[in-house]
Amino acid sequence: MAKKQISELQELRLKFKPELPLTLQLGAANIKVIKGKPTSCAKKFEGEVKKMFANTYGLPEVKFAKGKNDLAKRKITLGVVLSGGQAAGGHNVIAGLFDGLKKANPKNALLGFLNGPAGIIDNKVKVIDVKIIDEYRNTGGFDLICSGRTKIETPEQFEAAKNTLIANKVNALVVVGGDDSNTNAALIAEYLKQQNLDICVIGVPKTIDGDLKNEYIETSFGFDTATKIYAELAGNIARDINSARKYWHFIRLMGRSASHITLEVAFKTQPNIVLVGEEVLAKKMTLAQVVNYMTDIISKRAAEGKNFGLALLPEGLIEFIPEMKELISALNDLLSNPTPSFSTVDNNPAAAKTEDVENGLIEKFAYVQSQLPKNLSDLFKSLPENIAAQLLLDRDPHGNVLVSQIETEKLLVEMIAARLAELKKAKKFNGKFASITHFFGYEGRCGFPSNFDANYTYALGYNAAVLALNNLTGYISSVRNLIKQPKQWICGGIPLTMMLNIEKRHGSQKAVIAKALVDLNGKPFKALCALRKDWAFNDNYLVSGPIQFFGPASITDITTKTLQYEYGKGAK
Ligand code: FBP
Repeated sequence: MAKKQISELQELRLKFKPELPLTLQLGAANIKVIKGKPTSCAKKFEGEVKKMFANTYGLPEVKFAKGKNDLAKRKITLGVVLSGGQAAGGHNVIAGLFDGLKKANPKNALLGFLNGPAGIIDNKVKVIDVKIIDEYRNTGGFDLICSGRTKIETPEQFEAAKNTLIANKVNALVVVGGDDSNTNAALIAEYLKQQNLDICVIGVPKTIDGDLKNEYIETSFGFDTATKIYAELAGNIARDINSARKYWHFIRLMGRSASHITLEVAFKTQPNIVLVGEEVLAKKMTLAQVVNYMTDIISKRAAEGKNFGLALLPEGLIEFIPEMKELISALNDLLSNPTPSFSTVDNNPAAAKTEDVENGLIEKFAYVQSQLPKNLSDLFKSLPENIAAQLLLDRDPHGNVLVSQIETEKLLVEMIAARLAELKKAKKFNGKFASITHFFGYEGRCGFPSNFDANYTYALGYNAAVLALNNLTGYISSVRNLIKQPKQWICGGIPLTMMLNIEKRHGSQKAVIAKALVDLNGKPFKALCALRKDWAFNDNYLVSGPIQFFGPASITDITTKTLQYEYGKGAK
């Protein structure tokens, strides 16, 4: 068989040696575990969470320090699964796990479950050895074991997962995922304890969206790389805008439930318009008000002869507009209940071509309209047909609407153009409006991890191995102090149950890790508020260029502007 070809950059990145925090450099056999006081979740949820997690609630926070540790020398088999959307650095989590395990005991084994949690249910396993891992160090993507969005939730799935873990003699399972997947990790940890099985479960915080964060998780991995990639593209577009001076570019950025990505890319590019979903929700803005806000900036710029500009909006904006949120939630309920079969409806209405598919869609539209309350039915009817169809696509296994498929930027452009036409008629707008829309999503998830993400993910994996070797279950791998150099990062474990809230999901009360939205009282958002007026009219676009892997640390190792603001540093 011909040798697999890799790029020149990949050759070099394979040789990159992530820098470990000083504590982890000692190796698990020389790290002792220091347990803190028992922990609790938010007071108002405590009763419920305690009941649901009778075996794992209240665990202590753990920290690591130098000290002999014989328990960590025992031989174990660890299984790892990548869950949910891709994020740069997943392979380095696995590399960190591998190196952490092997340093503690060369006989330790690492297994990868294939295609996400479905691989645990279906017992699809790959042994990860040194030859394999060395081909994936510091590379993007999840292709070593692939990912998936299956959720382990039914009693049968829990039973099947248990059987797989037993069959493979797994002592520890590491779930690399976002808020939903880490919630699932907490449930599996509790289930295995209930079953009197000595198999520990540990989570690792992943998601480019950046919405799995709290006091103990400063950022999820992949956010740094994704925002750098999007900022490169958006910055290049900004320069094109400023050169051609004839188009408005509207860029929708991934981040389905929170606007962290949009905020970070805004700091990195300084666009004319930035929409933050959380602000739209707090101000209870209607779709028309969002359009008016944008139209106002566009027409004021036109009055200065500037018929061009850059607008950034979050992927999940549509769900933040209260009336749309209400509509989507009603559709979620409607579509999660048995509906008449619309077998002729393809799940990609954008590609609807044949008469059958079109007829099926018409039937589905009619059915949905007849079931919705009048106000929502009217709103649904008022939407352009392609957007209405996108709102009806199948939900993901966690019940989330696929916002990545909803072209909100096109909806806004259509509405802005209509509003400007009205203003023109009323002689209140005398400019031109030529627009180009973009969606930056999938292109940011699998790039080579930035040095920050390469170091962070390697540390998260290594740290998770130390937790597993100490037989600690129900924890998330926590690496903090990220504004400093990796050597100074602080490592340990945070009980997953501590992060649980009770929320209503699809009609029933569930324990979930709450999504961390942009905090409107937080320093990053306040910084945006102070800057955006200037950005709107003064065209101070920033062009950050591609991720730098080699060269001065001032450009290769910088953390996100969000983290810099959060640490009160201001952003450079
Ligand atoms: P995770 O939360 O699983 O990390 O995924 C986030 C994300 O990248 C979103 O920003 C996006 O809406 C979604 O995945 C797309 O999902 P899919 O990969 O299933 O199309």
